[in-house]
Amino acid sequence: MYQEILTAIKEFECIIIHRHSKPDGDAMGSQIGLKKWMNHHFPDKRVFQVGDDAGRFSFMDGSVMDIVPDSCYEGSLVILLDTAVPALISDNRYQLAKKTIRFDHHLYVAKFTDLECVDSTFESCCGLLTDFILNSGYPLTPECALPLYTGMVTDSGRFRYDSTTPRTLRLAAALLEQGFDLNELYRNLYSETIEKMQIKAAFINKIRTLPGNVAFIMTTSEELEKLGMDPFTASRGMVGVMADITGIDTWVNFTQSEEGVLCELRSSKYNIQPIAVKYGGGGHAKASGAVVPDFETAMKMVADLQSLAAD
Ligand SMILES: [Mn+2]
Repeated sequence: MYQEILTAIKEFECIIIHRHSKPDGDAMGSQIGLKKWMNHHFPDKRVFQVGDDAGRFSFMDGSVMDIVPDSCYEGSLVILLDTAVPALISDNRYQLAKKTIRFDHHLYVAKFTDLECVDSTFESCCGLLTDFILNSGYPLTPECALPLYTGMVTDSGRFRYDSTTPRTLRLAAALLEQGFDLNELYRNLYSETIEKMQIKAAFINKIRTLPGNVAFIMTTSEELEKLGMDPFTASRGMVGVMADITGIDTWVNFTQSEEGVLCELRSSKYNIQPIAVKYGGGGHAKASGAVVPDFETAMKMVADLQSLAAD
C-alpha cells in the first residue's frame, strides 16, 4: 500500500490534506507534518491543508489552514488523515477530488477513499505516517519531525497508553534525531493557567474514597456556579483528577445538571461499561458515562462499582 500511495503522491500536481474536525494533536501533527514533508521533497507541487481552526494546538508552527477555492479540487489528490468515518471529516469537499487516500489508526469501519492505509496497531496516525515516510525513500526533515512527534506523544498519552509499543519508541527516536526542542514542546502541551490549576485543586479537595478501591466526586449546581463552570466541562474535564490515586481502581465524577446527575465512570482495572449500561448509559470498558436522576441513584451506582472489587 505504501508504494501505491507514493506513486499517487508523485503523480498529482495539486494535493489537499484533510483531517477530522475539532483537531487533536494527532490530527494537526499528521496534517502539518505531511505538508512540510511534501513541501521539502516535492517543491513544485501545490500542497494545501484545510479544516476548522487548530484551537488549542494553534501553538504548532504551520497550524494555520489554507483557503482553498472549490476549483482547486478539480483533478486533485486528497489525503485524509486520522479519521475513521466520513461524518468526522472537516470540510466535505474532499469528495470533489479526483483521487483520495486515507491514513488512519482507528479501528476499521468501512472503505470511503480510493487507497486506504489503515492500521490500528499504531498508537497514532503520526506514527503510521512516520513509518510511511521512513519507507518512502524521501527522508524525514527537521520541519516535519516536530509536528509528527507532537501527534505521537499526545495520542499515546505521553507514551503511557497500552497502544505504546517498541515500534512507537523507535519511530519517535527517528523523529527526535532530526533535532527539536522537546522542553518547549512539553511546555506548550502541558502547562496550565493558575486559574485552571486552582479549579482542579478545588475538585481534588472534594475526592472521597470508599472500600472496594473506589473514589468519587460529587458536585452540586450551586458549587458549579461558584466555580464558574458548566456541568459538561466539569464532568468530562475533572474526572481525570482521580486517575492516579494509589490503591484506587475505579472512580466516578458526579455532576448535577438540568438533565440530571452526569456520571463519568473510569477504571484502570475493571470493565465498568455494564454498570453504565445498567443506569441507562454506555461507552467503553474502562471509560463510560451515564445520566441518573439524582444523587441517591448515583450512590447506588457507587455501591455497584464497589462490588466489582469483591467479585
Ligand atoms: Mn489519532
